[in-house]
Amino acid sequence: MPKTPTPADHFTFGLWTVGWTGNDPFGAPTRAALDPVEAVQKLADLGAYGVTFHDDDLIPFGSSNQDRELILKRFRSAIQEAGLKVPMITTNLFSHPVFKDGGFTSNDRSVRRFALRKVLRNLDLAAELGAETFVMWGGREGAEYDGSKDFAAAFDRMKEGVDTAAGYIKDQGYNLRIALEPKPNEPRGDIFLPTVGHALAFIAELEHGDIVGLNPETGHEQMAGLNYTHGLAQALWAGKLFHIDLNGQKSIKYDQDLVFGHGDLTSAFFTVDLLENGFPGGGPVYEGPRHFDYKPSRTDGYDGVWDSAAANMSMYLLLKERAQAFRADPEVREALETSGVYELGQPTLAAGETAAALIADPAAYEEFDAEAAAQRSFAFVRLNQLALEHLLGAR
Ligand SMILES: [Mn+2]
Repeated sequence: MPKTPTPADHFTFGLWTVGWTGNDPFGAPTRAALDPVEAVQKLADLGAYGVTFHDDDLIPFGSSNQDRELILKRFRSAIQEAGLKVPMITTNLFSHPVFKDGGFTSNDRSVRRFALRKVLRNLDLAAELGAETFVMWGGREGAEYDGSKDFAAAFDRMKEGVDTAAGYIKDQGYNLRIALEPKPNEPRGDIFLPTVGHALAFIAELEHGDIVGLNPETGHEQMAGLNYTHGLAQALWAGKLFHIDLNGQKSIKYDQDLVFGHGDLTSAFFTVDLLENGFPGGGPVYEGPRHFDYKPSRTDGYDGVWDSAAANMSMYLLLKERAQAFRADPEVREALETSGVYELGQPTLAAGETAAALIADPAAYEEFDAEAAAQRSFAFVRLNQLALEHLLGAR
């Protein structure tokens, strides 16, 4: 049976997801535009907790201050009436032609100043709406031709942009953190900070890196052939998993933005297992919103838009149920034990033991029987089969 969510499940959606009208590089929109107020009402009816948006999703680019205020007033009353939160907002630095060579890293300095100013204005809006996370996806920050960029200068400008925004957050006393969203390519031929790992390394170079973390997206990691759950795990371990974008992707190809679980279902199971159950031996847990960044298929009308929104939440809850049953199963606990999954939590050195003490321990090396240890079966196949049987509801 499908699962019906409640706001306590903390599911959130971008206005640009259900509001995507189906235009792609090869075809015109297949659906009429959606009024953001209708999106808010519909998402609340379906059991969502909140909505998120890019500035331009709500307020058309170039709107006058007066129009902007009117639109925001209407939106504020819509979310209040629907009881939805706005836990995250983000800035569109990719749609308007002015950003064709990027926002923070455009070769044109005047464009960079405009982009940064657009971000600062949006930080004020984020704080005003009570958002706690400000996502930065630099879709146009990149290049098609390697000779077209001074890469060191581009990283300097990216750092300057992010640090200026983070410094502004601190100066204003806003309760906001920045979450960088990696993506390997599309729309640029190659995008800067293409993976979780690149973004973590970049954050380590920042002046205000303490309030800068990550917003990893399922499809963006999988487009690069990477394991999304591993990416989430490393971000979580580093204390940098500030937000997540859940969707579906089938292997290395264009960014499909399918419904969560409609791509690599086994991977989605382990993603939910990590998010809901944490690491087997404890450690940091993710407590932010379960945010969906997907596109309702352009083959479908608005019936399919709302069915797919509900499907994301139902898939997550079904996987949550299966993942909880997996962890609670005594046979699984025994298999985890046999496979040494808990053993990995034990430090390799004894408390206070030094490298010199390890060298002096003959049991670790001189007397160690590598041939005998090599005979151990980790029985990972059995463990994985148990996981898949739980995933399929066969247990
Ligand atoms: Mn995507």
